[in-house]
Amino acid sequence: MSPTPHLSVVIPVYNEEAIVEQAANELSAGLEARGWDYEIIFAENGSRDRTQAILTEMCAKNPRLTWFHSETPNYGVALKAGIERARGDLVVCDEIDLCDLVFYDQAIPRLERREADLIVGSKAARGASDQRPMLRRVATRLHNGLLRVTLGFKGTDTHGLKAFRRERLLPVIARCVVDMDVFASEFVVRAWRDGLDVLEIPIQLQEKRQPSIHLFRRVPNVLKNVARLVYVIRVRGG
Ligand SMILES: Nc1nc2c(ncn2[C@@H]2O[C@H](COP(=O)(O)OP(=O)(O)O)[C@@H](O)[C@H]2O)c(=O)[nH]1
Ligand SMILES: [Mg+2]
Repeated sequence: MSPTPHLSVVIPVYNEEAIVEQAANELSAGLEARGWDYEIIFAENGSRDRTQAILTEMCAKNPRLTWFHSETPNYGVALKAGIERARGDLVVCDEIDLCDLVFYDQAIPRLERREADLIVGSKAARGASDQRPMLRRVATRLHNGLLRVTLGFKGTDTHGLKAFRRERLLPVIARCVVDMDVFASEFVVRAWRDGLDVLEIPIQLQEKRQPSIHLFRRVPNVLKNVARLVYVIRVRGG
């Protein structure tokens, strides 16, 4: 592997002992098969199961894989720190229950041709299919509707798969203020608002398992962080 790989994949992980190894093996086999120079960075925090032991073993075996840890479970903190560690010209933010190589095949060549700065894999755009339970599909629509009304968001999705040119997005990410789930939304919303070239491509979403955190338990934090974002962006003009 060269000191600066072409592609960095960042994957937040939390209590994923059941799927992390197989998902990572399939993903690295797929990236190898494409002949890409890549690294995969696992951003783990707060796991209470065997995830850390599995990551330690996996990363010892494969120099393209690295992981880091912090104590408190926090998706946004993990993703942001993972992006800051990424060294590739191109970065993909993935999730361990997705690892959808179709998205890579569509997004990477477009970034290489500089057709976009940020490509969002949307589960709500025309042509997408979303196999998740109805309640979660509705939650996605409500969340994105909220972002459109409050923050002038122009797209259809902010969570899940994203690919971008690192140098173009780093300044946007440096200005992000919220964590947890809403960090992913903030970063996409800011990219749109800053006038970067954002492209959405529809994805066929099929999760390898149900989400680990119950939907309703996430709602108070999402609302609090969206309110904070509205204050920072709309009131303070940040
Ligand atoms: N580091 C970290 N990763 C998390 C946390 N919560 C979820 N993840 C990871 O984020 C990805 C998506 O999580 P998931 O439970 O499928 O939620 P979904 O985005 O609603 O589908 C997976 O790779 C999870 O392991 C967390 O608190 N910390
Ligand atoms: Mg999921």
